[in-house]
Amino acid sequence: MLIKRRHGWELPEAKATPESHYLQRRELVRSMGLGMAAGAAAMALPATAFAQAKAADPSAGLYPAKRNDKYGVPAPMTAEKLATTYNNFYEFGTDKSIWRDAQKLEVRPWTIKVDGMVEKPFEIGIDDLLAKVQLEERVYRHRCVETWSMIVPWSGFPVRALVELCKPLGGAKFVVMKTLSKPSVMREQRDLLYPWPYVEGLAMDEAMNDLAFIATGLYGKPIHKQNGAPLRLVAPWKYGFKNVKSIVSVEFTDKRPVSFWEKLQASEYGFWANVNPQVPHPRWSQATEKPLGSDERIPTQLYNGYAEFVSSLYADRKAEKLFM
Ligand SMILES: Nc1nc2c(c(=O)[nH]1)N[C@H]1C(S)=C(S)[C@@H](COP(=O)(O)O)O[C@H]1N2
Ligand SMILES: [Mo]
Repeated sequence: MLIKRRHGWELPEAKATPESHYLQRRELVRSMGLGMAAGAAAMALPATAFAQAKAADPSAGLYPAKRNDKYGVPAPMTAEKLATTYNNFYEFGTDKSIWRDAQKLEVRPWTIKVDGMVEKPFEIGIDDLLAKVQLEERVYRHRCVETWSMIVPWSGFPVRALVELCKPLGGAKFVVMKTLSKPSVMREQRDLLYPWPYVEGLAMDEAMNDLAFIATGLYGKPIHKQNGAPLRLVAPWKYGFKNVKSIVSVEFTDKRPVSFWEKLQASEYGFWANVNPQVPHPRWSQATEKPLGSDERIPTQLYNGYAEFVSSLYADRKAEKLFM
């Protein structure tokens, strides 16, 4: 059957480029060094490519964000190709090569629901959220509990900024985040042996620690779908499974949540899940890790190298199972 369809780049300008992005386009034209005299004619020049990028993701113009190197700039950086083709995103399948299937995820419109112990529950669209925060880039280590690791440049904002926007009540002790439920696209969600949706949480003081980050970008662009578009948690001192992807719900509670992996196998995956080379997983050692793209294993560090920034969070929690 033949379907007559407009291609993306045939869309009329007005449709492809919402009014609010007009200003950004003007800035782009200016940054290309085109003077005001050339303005009207020049406007049409970059518009097509720009409109295409905008149509794909209206936040494209926000990246790259300015780098914040307060937490160091670990090296060597993992190749973008590797970090975006070797993924854990069980909603799309249980192997590492789900990146193609993840392209079916639609990330606009995208609404995040805020409720639980907050002054007033509300919903917010991702682009409205992006307009309320200051984006920055941070290069972080990532350590998966399976012992592979990577170093990637996330763009986004501190979890604290999100918490402050949500206005939690004084009694809130944990923030809980959930991934989208959409079995029509996230095919593995049809397998009811898993406790969907994917859920993770942080204690309030962990969430308010400046290292805790919400990533909305990666490698200077909007974050790739396979990496958890349009927003995912990044808590680099914890095992990777804490970093819940494609978040649609942020809830505040005074009860510690039971996270996805903890529900599945509490003896192997706990709530705190801080990286510690001295505490083995019940089935393997955590002493070393294999950086993506490298053949050699390197030593794993306590709190994944972030001890100076986060160890004080656990001074009064010695009785807890902090490292698994
Ligand atoms: N919703 C959801 N979030 C998830 C996962 C998942 O399967 N589903 N896997 C986690 C695990 S185990 C890791 S190591 C990281 C992987 O992130 P990456 O694919 O961007 O490297 O995502 C975490 N977040
Ligand atoms: Mo992981």
